[in-house]
Amino acid sequence: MRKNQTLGEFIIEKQTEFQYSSGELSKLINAIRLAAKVVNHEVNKAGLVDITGSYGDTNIQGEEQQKLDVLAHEKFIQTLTNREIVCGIASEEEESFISINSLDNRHQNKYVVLIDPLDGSSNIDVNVSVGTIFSIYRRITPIGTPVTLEDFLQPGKNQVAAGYVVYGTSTMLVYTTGHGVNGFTLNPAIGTFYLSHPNMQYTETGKIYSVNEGNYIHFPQGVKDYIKYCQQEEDDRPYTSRYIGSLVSDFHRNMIKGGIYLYPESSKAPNGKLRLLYECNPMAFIAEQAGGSASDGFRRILDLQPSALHQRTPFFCGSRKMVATLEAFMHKSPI
Ligand code: P6P
Repeated sequence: MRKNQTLGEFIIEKQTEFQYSSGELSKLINAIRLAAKVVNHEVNKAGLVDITGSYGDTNIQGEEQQKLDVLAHEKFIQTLTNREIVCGIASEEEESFISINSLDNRHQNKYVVLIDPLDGSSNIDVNVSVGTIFSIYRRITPIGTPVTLEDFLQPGKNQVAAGYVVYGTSTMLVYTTGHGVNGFTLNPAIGTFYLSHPNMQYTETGKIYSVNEGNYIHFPQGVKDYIKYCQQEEDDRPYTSRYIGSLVSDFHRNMIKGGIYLYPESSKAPNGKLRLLYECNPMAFIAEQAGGSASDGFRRILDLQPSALHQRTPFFCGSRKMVATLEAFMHKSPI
């Protein structure tokens, strides 16, 4: 691994790390790299052409679909489908999963991909950074048969890879295949991602907490107590409050600087807002690979057994000691 290595060179060099891989996982990461460049191009010109307006349609979440949401969804689906690398795709923008029938209908591909094509899209038309989040599993039903819902409802600890693209002041692709976390920055002039952040690691503790404090009165008592703890004048506190409202951006900053991201359940959102499969599992895998942790306040996110594609979960993720302190407050006041 060397600074300024390209993502393509890095994937080839790391090929040997992918256990029993026939190169499919490398091809899959490459396909995501291509789609990320295409979406980046569209996101960067969003203000110039008429694609920032709402698409008028609403997605499975009942959220108004911004045109870029739909475009990003279509680009990733198209790129992943055309290369016969995966046997199925589930997108946060679609109600059900998509079975990719190989041309010869032999269903020989072994990976499924879950994707949030453009997370934080409500920030698009105010020029705040947004992101793509992806998660890759090996299918669990027999190769040679059509993919089933069971292949997608796997606990996050089964992931073989996960990553995100943050379309911010620069565009970065950050991912893990279970051997640490590496960040690549796009040089838009030549359309190449370069290794800019090798072996990304959380600091054991941090001084940033990220939560939408506008929902404070709706939070469980344990979360309220933790927020007050962050604000007390004691030891290394008060901490700094930083909340962009775009998970990928808040997560990325906290992983680099140290911190905790909180999206609790509330009386308004009894299971929280974030989706377990499309947002929490991939970010939890990355966090743990970077020495951090991710919890629903009581349980490790990656251990949760999903029961539905779009289920939501409370989500607390970041520097290990900060998440542990949050969990202590939750155990003291569990409701
Ligand atoms: P709120 C974006 O819609 C998102 O899913 C995350 O990217 C972000 O962290 C969160 O929701 C923001 O939610 O309720 O604070 O606006």
